Amino acid sequence: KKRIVSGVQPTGSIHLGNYLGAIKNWISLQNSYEALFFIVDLHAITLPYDAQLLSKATKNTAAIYLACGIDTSKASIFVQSHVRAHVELMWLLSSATPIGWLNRMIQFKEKSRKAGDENVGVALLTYPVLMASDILLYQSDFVPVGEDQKQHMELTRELAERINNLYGGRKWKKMGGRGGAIFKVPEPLIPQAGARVMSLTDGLSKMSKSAPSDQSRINLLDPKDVIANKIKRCKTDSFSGLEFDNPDRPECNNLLSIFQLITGRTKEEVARECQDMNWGTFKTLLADALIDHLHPIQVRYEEIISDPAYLDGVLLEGATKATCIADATLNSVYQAMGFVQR
Ligand code: AQP
Repeated sequence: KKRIVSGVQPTGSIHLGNYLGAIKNWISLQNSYEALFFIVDLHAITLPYDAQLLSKATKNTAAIYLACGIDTSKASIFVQSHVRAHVELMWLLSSATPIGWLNRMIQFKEKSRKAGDENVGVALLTYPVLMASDILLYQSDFVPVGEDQKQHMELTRELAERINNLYGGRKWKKMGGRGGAIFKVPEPLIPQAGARVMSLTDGLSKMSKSAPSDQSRINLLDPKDVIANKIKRCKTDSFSGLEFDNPDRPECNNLLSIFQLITGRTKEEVARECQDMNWGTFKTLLADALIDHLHPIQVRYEEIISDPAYLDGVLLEGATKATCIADATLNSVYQAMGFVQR
């Protein structure tokens, strides 16, 4: 079986963008791939954060994975920091990462601009190297992510190729290794629909955990009345009828796309059904569809979060399996890079 890995940061609440861009797709992919899904807590400290909340947020995120339908008989769920090899491999990879590659990252530029100089730690710059480590450690074939991760994925691929060229192949064989490629070069799996869910208050910005206004996103755990209220107040336009793909109507396209994904209908069906609708009618439909879709997830979440022993067991089992794969890769990288074997 081919392997996939992916993760979400335990910062803020998981929202519809994380769900439609990533987690929802994991549920179907776990049937066809060997899957590892982790909570990327080490990434969550790249901007100032509250240490008292990190562990709770990490467990809540794990519970959301389970509540959304990750099945532990098919996939492993673990916490990134529980597998020490992530940080170790990152150091090795960082020795071969040109600083220029990192300076070019759009997410670094945007986040550092927003955070201000005092809050920009080295880890914000080196974040993509840790992400490369997360992926390459598991010799992953594919990485299901939203479109915002495209550039980081490209860097991961370039880094894998660079390390393979620098230390792999015959050179490695001469040193007593197995030779060949050290890392598999992974590919992103970006969904056709849902790859970029936009903010409810601005159809040109992506829905994001760090946006200051909670009105801009639907969190997976938002209560019914909050969802209804956010949809009621979300930004629309004054055109008549509703349509996809009109560049002058980014909010309309976004809300129809959300409706399409959440109801599991085709784009054509939604376009036909909604073409003559007014905003009032559509907003009620959309809010009801979201509430219906999220309700069972919220019920399962409450069950899981109130059984900490079960959750700890899932995370321990996941970390044990992940450590086995990760350590094997890490050992071969140490060997190929010329370190003394233990
Ligand atoms: N708006 C989005 N549409 C589609 N996919 C999205 N993802 C995030 N936002 C959207 C995807 O969710 C996965 C996990 O994201 P993350 O938590 O690791 O990183 P993030 O991009 O930092 O998430 P946020 O919500 O956007 O947080 P901030 O505000 O910190 O930037 C990834 O697969 C991502 O593509």
